[in-house]
Amino acid sequence: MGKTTDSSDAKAVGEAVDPARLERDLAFLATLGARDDGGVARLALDANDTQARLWLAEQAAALGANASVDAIGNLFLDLPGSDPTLAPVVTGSHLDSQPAGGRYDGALGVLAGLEALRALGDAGIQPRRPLSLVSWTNEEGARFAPGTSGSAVFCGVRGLDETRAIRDADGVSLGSALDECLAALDAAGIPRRPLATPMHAFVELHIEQGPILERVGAPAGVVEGIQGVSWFEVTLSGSANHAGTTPRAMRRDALEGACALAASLREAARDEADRVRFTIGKFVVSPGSVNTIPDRVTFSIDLRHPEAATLDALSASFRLLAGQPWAGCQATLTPLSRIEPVDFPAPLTALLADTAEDLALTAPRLMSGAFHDAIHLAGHCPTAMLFVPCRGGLSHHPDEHVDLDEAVAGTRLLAASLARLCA
Ligand code: HGY
Ligand code: MN
Ligand code: MN
Repeated sequence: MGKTTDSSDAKAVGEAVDPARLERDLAFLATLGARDDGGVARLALDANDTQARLWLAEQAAALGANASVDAIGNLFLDLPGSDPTLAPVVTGSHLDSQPAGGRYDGALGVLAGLEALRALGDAGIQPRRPLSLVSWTNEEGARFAPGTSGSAVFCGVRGLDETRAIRDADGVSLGSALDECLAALDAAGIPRRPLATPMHAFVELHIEQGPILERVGAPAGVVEGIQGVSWFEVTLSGSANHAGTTPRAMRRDALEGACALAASLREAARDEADRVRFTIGKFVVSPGSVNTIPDRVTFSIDLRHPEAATLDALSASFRLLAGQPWAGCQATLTPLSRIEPVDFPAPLTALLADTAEDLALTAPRLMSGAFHDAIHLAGHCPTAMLFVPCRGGLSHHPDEHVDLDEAVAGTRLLAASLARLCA
């Protein structure tokens, strides 16, 4: 992983992280899409997401960095290194949130990266390699499914045109929302950049969104990989009719079919080891009238597992189940995305673990149950992640919370690790 700077430089960069600056940025970013319950609703490419990007781009000047944006809206802040011919070290995460999200999911990774860039300057270290911060477009997939659009298109895993064609629940295309966002960035003078630019390494800091680090009392964790994920859309088509006059034998009730199929899919996914993650998060009934028998129900499936073979086997059993009649209705199972599990390279996770030791930080190794943009970057360059604990492991919820001292500890570890990678 390249020449490492002596650990005193890395430590100095870690120490230069400013808790008050990080706290101020977290508080400000949480105002963009603030909910009354303390959470955040900053959906991909909505006005708040665009505001957040414009704010991030404005931070470049003070850093001596250059802001640029690519064709899928990924925003980069590039800090030059003493040897501009070298591929950059990159850190970053996402600014979009869930509809009832927390203020740390994604945002902490972007702001910790921003703080790391500042800390390098404050510590008087000029990195040999360029160092970049990136905010990826539409990681969550809550508005435009599937998620991780920005990093998937950047890495060539998905096409730009197919991604631009995705529509949200109101029929708005990702492409039209993206063009509005890009127009605002163009108007702010942010230049364009190509996709798939070379990277020496990518390190993403993120909240764990699970209970492990809090349980063991560790302020940070070194992530060794991410489990695989498959998203599906299931549609049941029946016949609408009058709720009061239609005898059971004449009904093709799409809701009755959907409930029966959903229960069978959940049963098929049940495993004694409790490693399969099966979630139905969206369930849309139409026409949605109290006194009309539903003729169409669409629901989502989010399926996760660390092993690709298990994802394959469960997907096959889902297809079989969907092929059966359900309350006389026709069911279709449409795959929306499949992302393979990834393991991060040992030399990079070792560097992160060594740096944690240098900073006298306990940082156990763990896998990620949540997906992140790093899952695609792992195919583009050596990639790894750092986690910080979140209270009760709660995430994708307005009460998501990270103690400032743990956010700062993780940021110091990120900054010191990046300093070593840039040396
Ligand atoms: O769903 C996920 O795993 C990520 O938090 N978007
Ligand atoms: Mn996230
Ligand atoms: Mn998330």
